[in-house]
Amino acid sequence: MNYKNYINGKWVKTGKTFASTNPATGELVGKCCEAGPREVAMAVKSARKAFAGWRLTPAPKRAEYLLRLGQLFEQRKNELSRIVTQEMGKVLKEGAGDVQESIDITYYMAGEGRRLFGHNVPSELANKFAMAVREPVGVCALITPWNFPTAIPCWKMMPALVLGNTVVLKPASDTSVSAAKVIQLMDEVGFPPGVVNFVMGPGEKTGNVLIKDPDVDLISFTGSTVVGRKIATTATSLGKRVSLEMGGKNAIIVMDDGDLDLATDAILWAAFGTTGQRCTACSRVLVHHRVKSKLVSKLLERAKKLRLGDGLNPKTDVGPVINAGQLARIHRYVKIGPREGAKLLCGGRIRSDGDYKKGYFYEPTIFDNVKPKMCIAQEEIFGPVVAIISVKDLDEAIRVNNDTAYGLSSSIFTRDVNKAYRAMRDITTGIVYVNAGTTGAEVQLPFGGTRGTGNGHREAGQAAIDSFSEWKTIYVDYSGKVQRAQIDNYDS
Ligand code: UN1
Repeated sequence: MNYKNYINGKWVKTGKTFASTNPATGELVGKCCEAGPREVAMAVKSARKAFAGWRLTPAPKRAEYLLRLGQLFEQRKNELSRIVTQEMGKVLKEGAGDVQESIDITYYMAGEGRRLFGHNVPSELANKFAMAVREPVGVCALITPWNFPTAIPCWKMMPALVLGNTVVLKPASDTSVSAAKVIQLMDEVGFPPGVVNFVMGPGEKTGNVLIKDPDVDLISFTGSTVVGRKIATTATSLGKRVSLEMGGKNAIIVMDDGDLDLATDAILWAAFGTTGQRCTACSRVLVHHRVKSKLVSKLLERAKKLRLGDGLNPKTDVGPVINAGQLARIHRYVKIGPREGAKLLCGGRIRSDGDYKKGYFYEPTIFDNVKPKMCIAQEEIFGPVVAIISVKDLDEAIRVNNDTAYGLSSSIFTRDVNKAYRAMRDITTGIVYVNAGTTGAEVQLPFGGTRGTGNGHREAGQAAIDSFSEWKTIYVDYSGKVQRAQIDNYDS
């Protein structure tokens, strides 16, 4: 099956295609038409043209398109979930979770069509009205990663659209088919031509042309910190607005008063769910030295039982990683661990025996005796690898937690309410969990992080409304005379 670009309400074929394959089996999922500079320019132009009408479409009407899309997502959830699993590798339940997150954000933003609150505040002068309203920014270029093939495109498209922006989506090449399926549903809903556009191709080519187009006003990117910083440099020099969601090196803190069974469950899910390929995945466990050996033996016993395999097989716990490049990268990091003095407790191997040889499989891996400054404790691996670090008390745990180049998600397991509140206050990541793992953010709250994880913007919740809008402040003077503002009123 060939997947096309979507420009001005029409499916656009190109001569050059690339293959999207199943990371568990190597089978072809679909062939995708690569958008060249010409198609990218057409997509941006059609978004620019459609903006004029879309911004004037009442927000509750814009929201009705989203509402219908949410309903279509629900009807096609099973079909979409299977495609996510086939193309990205996550187990089927998580494929369904990806689609559920798309449904949730779509409905949430549809609700915003009748809110999009601004401010109205008293004026300092008589017979004068003061308010601030939200305006769309214009044409938004949305560049999305492969780990949440439907959810992240929706996180970006839905707030942008409900506010009256028009969009050009460029998904990761590895998961372009899942994104194309979302666009097919949007086509079915019947958004006005040019409001939603879709171009596929590599970041260095298609993405690069897209972000530099003079008609793009805003860029929203989720992906690696290296790429995000490059995009930000280019975008800033061109005077474009840019919001970034990048890496993480998230930790779960386990105190000596924490529930160790609960913590074990949470660590396994946060570290090995989605094969460790979530920005929010747990890649460090900071455990109080008094309970370390107990926690490690519980973790080890359970990690060894995790079944690696094709995500479509209901017995599978951990699916493949996305591609050969990621597999090699994970293994490179795992080899660095012992050289730095870390102790490999389990995993640490690429599986290529039997059926595994058709895909990209890495065993769930746990390192013990990790020190906070080691490479495997500092750099984002983005795979099923977790590092155990011993800490002596809460202060040290918080210090180590905060001391990385990233700042996305953290968690603490404790039964002591005082410790929990101190952690909530002193942890410097954008998301903090108490007695839960580092993953599972809900769409009605801000999502994002500090330091190398972001650039001050947030996705989802009301924060996304800020990311995709401009404030317009309006004063209406109905006094019938020129009233000077207080600062210009020299007599009083
Ligand atoms: C991501 O990995 O970029 O919090 C997003 C979670 C999901 C989103 C993760 N809701 O785990």
